[in-house]
Amino acid sequence: MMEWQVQKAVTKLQSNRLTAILKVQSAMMQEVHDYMHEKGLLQLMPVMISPITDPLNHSVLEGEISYYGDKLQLTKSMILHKQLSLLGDREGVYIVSPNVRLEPMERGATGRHLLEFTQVDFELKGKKAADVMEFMEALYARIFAKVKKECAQELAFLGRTLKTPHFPMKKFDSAELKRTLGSDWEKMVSKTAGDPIWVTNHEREFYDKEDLDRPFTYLNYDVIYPEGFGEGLSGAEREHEHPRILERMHRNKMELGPYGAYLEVAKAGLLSPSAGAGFGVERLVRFLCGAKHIEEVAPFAKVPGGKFVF
Ligand code: ASN
Repeated sequence: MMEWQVQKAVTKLQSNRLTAILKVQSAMMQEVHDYMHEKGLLQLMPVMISPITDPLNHSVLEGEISYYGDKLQLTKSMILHKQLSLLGDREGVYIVSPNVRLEPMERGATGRHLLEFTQVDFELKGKKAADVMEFMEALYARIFAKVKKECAQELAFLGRTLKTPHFPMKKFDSAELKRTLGSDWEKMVSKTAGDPIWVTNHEREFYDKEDLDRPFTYLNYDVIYPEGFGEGLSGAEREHEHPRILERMHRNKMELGPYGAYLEVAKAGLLSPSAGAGFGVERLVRFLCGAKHIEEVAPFAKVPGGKFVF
């Protein structure tokens, strides 16, 4: 007799349900690679350990390792590396990027958090928020078309009726939503929206650009999936000028020390204006497949607060 947690893992790994979900994921990722290639983006391989990583806007447990006395962080996102990777004559980059975010155990119940997940993270030099929105909507359209065409059997097996979203997607301002719906606006709009929507203007990490014509308004955007699936993408135009970066780091009460090398590059004026985004692979697969919990779509899912066997 296997221990029950091992048995549960094996049952999932053997299931036809997981096979169907992975077929949807494979079709989706093939479309992502084709699209990025057609658009001329260069694929970077993931950075998984670095002296710096995304400070994030919410607190997580530290994912730090020590290497001969030097501290290295497990990657929470490659945002800073994306900016740095545009130093050369490159118009755009993307990464299928594994991220580790050691979320507190309460987040296990959200149905959309995993301690390790993968995001498709991309950055476009010289582009603005509107360009990224257009870029992403075209990619969503292609992914939905591909999955509906090539995975019709799998979707039927999963009991999923997948509706193609309307484009262009509607846009809302987060301050406006907060004012009208209260602090739980994200859950509410996700439950009631019939299609994915953009939500702009979030007060968060220093690297998301502030609109200097409208102080304390931010040129960033999330995609919220409908049917209660919640947030699935975040991105922004970027701060790239040293004084602006410093101002924003101070506003977020950040310790500057660890970012010394990044700040030196910014001070030398080497960072370019850019905009980009990242979308969670597992979250999009969950939405496409209509899975109740994100755990179902990751073969070796690490749900916050869970016990892990593989
Ligand atoms: N990928 C996100 C972005 O491009 C950053 C993140 O994952 N926190 O803005």
